[in-house]
Amino acid sequence: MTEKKFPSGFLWGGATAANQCEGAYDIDGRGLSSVDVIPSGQYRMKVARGELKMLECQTGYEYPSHEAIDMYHHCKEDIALFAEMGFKCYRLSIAWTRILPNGDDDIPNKAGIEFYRSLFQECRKYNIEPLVTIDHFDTPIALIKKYGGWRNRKMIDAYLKYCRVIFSEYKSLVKYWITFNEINMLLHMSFMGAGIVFDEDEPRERIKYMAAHHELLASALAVKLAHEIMPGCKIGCMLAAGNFYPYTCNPNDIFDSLEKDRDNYFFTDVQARGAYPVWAMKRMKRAGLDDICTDEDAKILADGTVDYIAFSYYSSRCTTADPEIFAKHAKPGNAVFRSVINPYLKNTEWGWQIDPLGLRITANTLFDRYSKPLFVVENGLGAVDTLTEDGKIHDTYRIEYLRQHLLALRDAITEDGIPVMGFTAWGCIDLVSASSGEMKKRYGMIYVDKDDNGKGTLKRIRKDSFYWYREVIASEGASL
Ligand code: BGP
Repeated sequence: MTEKKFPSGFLWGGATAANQCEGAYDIDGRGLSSVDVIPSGQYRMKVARGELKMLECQTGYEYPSHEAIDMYHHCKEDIALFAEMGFKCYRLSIAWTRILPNGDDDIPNKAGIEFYRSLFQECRKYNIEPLVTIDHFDTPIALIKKYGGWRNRKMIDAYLKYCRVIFSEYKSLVKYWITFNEINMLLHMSFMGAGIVFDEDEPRERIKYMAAHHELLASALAVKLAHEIMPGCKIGCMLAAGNFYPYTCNPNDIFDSLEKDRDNYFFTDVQARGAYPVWAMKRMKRAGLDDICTDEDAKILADGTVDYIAFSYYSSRCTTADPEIFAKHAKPGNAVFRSVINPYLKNTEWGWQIDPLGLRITANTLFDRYSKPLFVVENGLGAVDTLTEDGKIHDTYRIEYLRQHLLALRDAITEDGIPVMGFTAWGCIDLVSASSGEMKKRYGMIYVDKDDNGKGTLKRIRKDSFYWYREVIASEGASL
């Protein structure tokens, strides 16, 4: 036991995303969304990156979002389990097409509105603060067909229409909001992050930065709208964080890591400070977008700065400017962030490197840069779990991962003095993996009986980490 505690009022909890847990993809008027047409298996990454066009569900493919863990029909049971763990906060996303099936309908879908209303009421019953991601890898297919996704500026109006509906409907139930999940992901997974499919010969960088500008404008306008409709609410940005470390102290490696980190700061600098830094303007110019940010746009960005910086943290990354060293030490496989293996760190079963101190480093970097409160809205270990004969899951590896990261976060708070609003463990209940589409890559403290072939009873089972996390929350982190 230690004296060090997390601050009182700290928002302890867990996080999920609609498409990875709800299922019921075509029920009660819900429209088709980008995530519903991304299959599991060998083509998943190609589709997610926007390199392979699949805008319909096709026979012969598996689509994990269609049933997921069917939280749509298990919602009350799941929230009761979160309450049993002592959650103060539950981060979830609203499925855009449950509210506006075509993305920009004039009349919202009543069943969708009521579904989330009762979900939020259920949270409130247990004094759990909902934290809502407005767009978690979720672009309505109808808008992709109509506009080509976020490459088109018209997406901003559709997004704001959707925001206006959910802000007005839920203003008395939801105080904490996030505009886009991992907004920087659009540079890497352009279909998943922005509904973009690339044509053979088009200039990809140009399209990505154009889409980025549109999402940043939409984010800024949503912040303004949220403050108007819901005075006192808190609305943040969200990035896939984790600093790039230089592989060596060769200045070329240092500069390379600075450049790679800027892929992420490109977004948060604008959302937190309200303007593009000079280097970002240069990047856009190089991509052929010299005058994309008009004076009017600049004013929108300046008027829509966020209240806090939310981020996911799973790992740090490592990079080198030397192509030979890169080739020799590059991470194998289909990693979203291209990086080299850091020899000082261990790996998860999926090759993600485990670096608890990296969370403290990242938190310090973000706070030094923005001086705004931080919120860790995703962190956790994706691992294979084994159900014992007596129906238990002894996930000591997950407990150890979370324990080490929470200790590092506690140091960031108590030793470095960083204001951190809360911590929501990713996939607090097992759900579909975003990158691989697998069920066997489990993050939960609650096991869900479902396998990669779609088989299982969907029964929920408390893992050892469930009881451990309950104790951590009850002791405000002192039991770590
Ligand atoms: C983040 C996403 C989540 C989640 C998580 C874990 O990028 O915001 O949706 O899935 O990563 O990643 P994965 O599911 O690929 O293991």
